[in-house]
Formats: sequence, C-alpha cells, structure tokens
Amino acid sequence: MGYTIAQKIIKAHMLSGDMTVGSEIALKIDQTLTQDATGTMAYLEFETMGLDRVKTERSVAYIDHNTLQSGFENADDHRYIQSVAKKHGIYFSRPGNGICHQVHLERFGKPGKTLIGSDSHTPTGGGIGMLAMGAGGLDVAVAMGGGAYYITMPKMYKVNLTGKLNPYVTAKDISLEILRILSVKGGVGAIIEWGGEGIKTLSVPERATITNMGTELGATTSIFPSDEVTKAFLEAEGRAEDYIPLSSDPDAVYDRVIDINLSELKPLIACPHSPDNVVTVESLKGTKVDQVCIGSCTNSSLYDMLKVAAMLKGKIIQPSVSLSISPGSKQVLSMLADCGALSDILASGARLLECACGPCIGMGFSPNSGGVSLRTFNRNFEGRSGTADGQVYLVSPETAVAAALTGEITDPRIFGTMPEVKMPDSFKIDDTAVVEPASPQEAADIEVLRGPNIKPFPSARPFNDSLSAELVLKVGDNITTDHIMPAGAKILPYRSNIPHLSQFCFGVCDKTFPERAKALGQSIIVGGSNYGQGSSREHAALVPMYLGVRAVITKSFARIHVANLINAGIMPLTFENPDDYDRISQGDMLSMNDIFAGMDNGKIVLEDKTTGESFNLVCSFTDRQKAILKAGGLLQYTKEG
Ligand code: MIC
Ligand code: SF4
Repeated sequence: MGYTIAQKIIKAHMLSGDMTVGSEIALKIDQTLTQDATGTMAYLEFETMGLDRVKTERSVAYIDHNTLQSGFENADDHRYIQSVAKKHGIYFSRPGNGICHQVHLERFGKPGKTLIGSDSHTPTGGGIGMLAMGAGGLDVAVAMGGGAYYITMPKMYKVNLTGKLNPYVTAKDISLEILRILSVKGGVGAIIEWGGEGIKTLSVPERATITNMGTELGATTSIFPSDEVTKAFLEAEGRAEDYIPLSSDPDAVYDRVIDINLSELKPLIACPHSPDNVVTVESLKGTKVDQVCIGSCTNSSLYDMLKVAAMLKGKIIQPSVSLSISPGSKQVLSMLADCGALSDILASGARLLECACGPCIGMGFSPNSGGVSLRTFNRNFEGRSGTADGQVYLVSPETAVAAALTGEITDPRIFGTMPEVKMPDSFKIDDTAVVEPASPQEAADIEVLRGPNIKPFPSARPFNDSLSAELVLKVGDNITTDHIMPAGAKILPYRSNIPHLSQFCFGVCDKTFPERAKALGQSIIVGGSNYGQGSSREHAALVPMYLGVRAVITKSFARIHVANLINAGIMPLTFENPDDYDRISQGDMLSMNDIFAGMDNGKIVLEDKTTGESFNLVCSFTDRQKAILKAGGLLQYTKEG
C-alpha cells in the first residue's frame, strides 16, 4: 500500500508510535514559528526549560498581531521577544515585516519539512508541501527545545479538483465550498490532501489560501503536493535550492475522497457568525455593506493585491463604504508600490493599513454598530471584529472589491472581463527586517528585557483521585476560543498577564463567569460539540485554569484546544451518551471518584449531586497525557521529567 503526502512526511519524522489512525505519534519538528500574541507566553515557557539555544533547523518569532501600541504593553512584549529570540537562536521578524504565515511561506517554508506554530493558521505552509500544524505555545516551546510534538495519527482525506476556475471565482471560493461540504467540524481528526488535475492551475498563494482556511474545518492540517508550481514559486523567492518534489503514491489510500469541479464553482460568501455558513454571493445580492476589509493571512499575497488593484484602477469606492487594505508582507507592499498598483488602490479611496493582522483580530477597524462588514479573512466569529453586533461575512478579494465599488453585496462576475494580472518572475527579496540571532558565543551577554506587563504564569494543581465541584458554566456547540478568551485591541496587550486577562474570560457568553468561577475556587465547565474550535491560543486553557476550572466535559473537542487543556492540567472529558448533555444544568454540584483508575480504563462516572443522576464520561488519555494531568500540567511534567 502506498503513502499519502502527509504519511510520507510523518514517516520521515516519526520518533515514536506507528501510523495507526487514532493512536498517539511523536514527531520531530524541523521548524517553529510564533507570533507575538502567543509568543510571549511560549518564550516564557521556553525560558523555564533552562535551555541555551533552540534545537530546530529554523525558528522564527514574528510580530504581527499586537502592532497597535496604545500603551507600553505591546512595545514591551516586542522588546522581550526580540531579546529572548536573539539570545536563544531564533530569527526575529520585526513589526511591519508582515503576517507570520505569509512571510514564512515567502522566506522560510520548505517542502517536506515539519513546522509547528503557535497560531492555528500555521497549515498555510501546506501550500508548499510542508506538514505544518498549529499548536499551543507550550508545545512550540518544547519543540524549540528539541522535544517531540505529539499528535493523534489523523485520517487521510483527499480533495480532487477537476476543471478550472472561471473569472472572478477564486481559491477563497474553493475554501468556502469545502467548508460548505464538511462544516467547521468536518475535518477534525483528518489531514486534507489536495490533488487532481485542477491543482495545476493553482499558484502557491492560491494553494496557501486553501491550506490556511483548512483550519476552519478543524483539520489537523491541509497539504498540496510539491510540484512544478512550487518550484517556480521558490525560484521566484530566490530559494530554488529549497525545492524537493513531493507527491502521494498512486496507490495511497484515503478515508474519504471529495470531488470538486472548479468549472462549476460560483463566488461564495460565509454569513455571520460561522465560516461554514456558506451561500452563493448572488443569493445575497443587494444587501447594504458598511465596511470592506482586504488582507489577513488568507488573502494578502501579491497575487490577491494585484487583482484588487486591477479591479479598483480608475474607480472610486462608494462613499458609504469604508475599505481597508492590509498587504500580507513588506515584500507584497513594496512590490505593489514599485509597480504602481498601490497608487491605483489609494486613488480608489481605500485606507492602507500596515502589513499585519489588524482588523482580523479586532486590532482596529471595528465596524459601526450593527454594521455589515465583508472581509477576505478566515473567521467571522461573533464579537471578533470588536463590535459586538457587527455582521461579518467572509469573501474573496474580488467579491470584496465588488462590494466596495457598489455599496452592496454584489456578484463580482457582473464586472465582465477580469483585468489580466501578470505575476512577476521574481519577487523583491529584502530580508533586512529579519534580525538574525546572536552567535552562541555572544548569546551569553545578551540581556532579556522584560516589561512590567509580564506576570508569572499560574501553575495548575495536580489531580487528586476525586473531585467535587460546581458546574459553573454550561455552553452550547461550536464554542470558539474567541468565546472562551476573546482578543481585540483592549484585551490582546495582556497576553502575558493572565490575572488581568481573566476578567474577560467567556465575556461573550456570560460576563459573570470570571467572578463566579473565582469565588468557587474549583469548578467544571460543560460544553456541546467541537468545543474550543478556532485559535490555538493556550490562554483559552491557562485562564480557565487560573480561575479554578478543573475539568471540561463536552460532546466533543477541537484538536489544539484539547491538547492545550491537558497541557494546562485541566481534564477534558466527553459524554459517553451525548444526550446526557441535556440532563445536566448550570449550578449543579458534580462529583467524580476513582479518577486515576478511570483515566486508565477510559471511563469516569460523573455524579450529579443536585439531581441524583449519574452519567458515564469517556476519555482516552495516553500514558504521557495521564502523567501530565497528574503532574499538574506539561510545564510541571517537563520539569519533573
Ligand atoms: C486567530 O486568528 O484567532 C489568531 C489570533 O491568530 C490565533 C492566535 C492567537 O489567539 O493569538 C490563532 O489562530 O491561533
Ligand atoms: Fe492574524 Fe487573522 Fe491570520 Fe490569525 S487569522 S494569524 S489574526 S491574520
């Protein structure tokens, strides 16, 4: 039996385990990336491991999320990350150099390598045939130290593309189509390989749009072959030597195969508040639009921006619409400037934002109240834009421009022939915004600069054999990490200050949660299915842990979040019978006994002392995970080990 692309990379990096689906495997990690909103915590964790230098082939620290410096906090965190990176062998991408995933694709990613990043959109690297996965900061810290990254061996899905995209139908529409087919939980436990004749027509930036948004499916990652298209991209980046060909074997076996005919696709749009709430753009024709945002790690490549500029050229946007453009990297922005496309964008009335995440993570550009915002981003979770009642829709750059020009949701195909966009044979290479680490000799003298915003992180409590605690919060299906630990301009600067952050925990669902949880001392949360989808932020586990949450019981979990819970020493459990979810209420007093034996045999009985009922909970912890929980979290476990 042959291998899929992902299985080939896994096989070459496997440190322990075997490729039985569902079993735990340990992988050697070649590259890591961090961004500043999760990076501060990841480097604090790395420092506590007491290692001098990273052991990876390449580790890069990006500053792209917290670039609004409305106080000392973000600037202090940047200084901390820059100094810690210099000391420990990590490349530092300065603020303004671009969004981590875009820059990593351009300058560092390599086909066939493994990459983990403390950001859930790290799978963007799958666009050039990397096995690239999002992870919690602590897992990234361990990988920087040379430790293995543990995942559950995923199933293999294949998406076969046939045909060719019509004008104004784009890679973003392919992403939205697969979300429509699979939903935000349809990729959980799977790696999605993209193949078929249709991929030959997709450039690397288009492929990267698709692997980027594969995160929204809940997939472990998504991957394209490394082929002539990949080779041309790497050559244009002056990195021909990084190319290796990579494809699946003809007799590789997939657990599921999905066919998409590109020729039949139409422009699509994801409606509030979920990326899988997908309909055709034409079905929403005429809906008034207040704001349009173009950028984010999904759609900010030079190719995307050149198309946007070509559509805007010689036209003026509607006065009722506010349009923002954030190019993905300095490379993209300076090439737009050099070829004159930037002038076309500015002349249209667009507002140019810096090369960073910006509005995607609520760092400015929040819509007006109740405002309709069309964004080329990957997430439209409730409240994420910074405006609680903002109505965010996800679209392609072409559909975004069509809305800016008409003031309403408009199928871009009405614009007739798409202006031709010619990609250059080579990109402008300027790595001056990437600061190299110090040599091992110089490193000893480098002082790590810490600001007052960095607070010691809380330590979890080891588990006892029994637990009695109140059900402090009961939430529904598809709870995102943006619900658990919101971001945005007011909160993000405190990513290294867990006590401060804790005031906002679950603020979208129940503002009284932090107070109540703290008062209880220890508590349990109950959720529906796909709990913890979205971001990789470990803060969505560390903050509940700080507030005393000991266990989370759900119908099912999202992959990165469940790992973060275990790392934070919070026990993730699922209902054996999902209907039991309905028989338990917020405020009930819950208790579990014989936890250790239960962890071993995969079943723990939950008694509801308030109603007198009892339920079976299931778990399938590996020996390593049990030891982590017993030790009180991964950090404690790593120190003890
Ligand atoms: C996001 O898109 O939600 C983020 C902000 O990039 C996060 C990381 C974070 O919360 O810092 C992610 O996707 O992991
Ligand atoms: Fe940044 Fe948005 Fe991409 Fe997250 S999804 S890395 S916030 S651009």
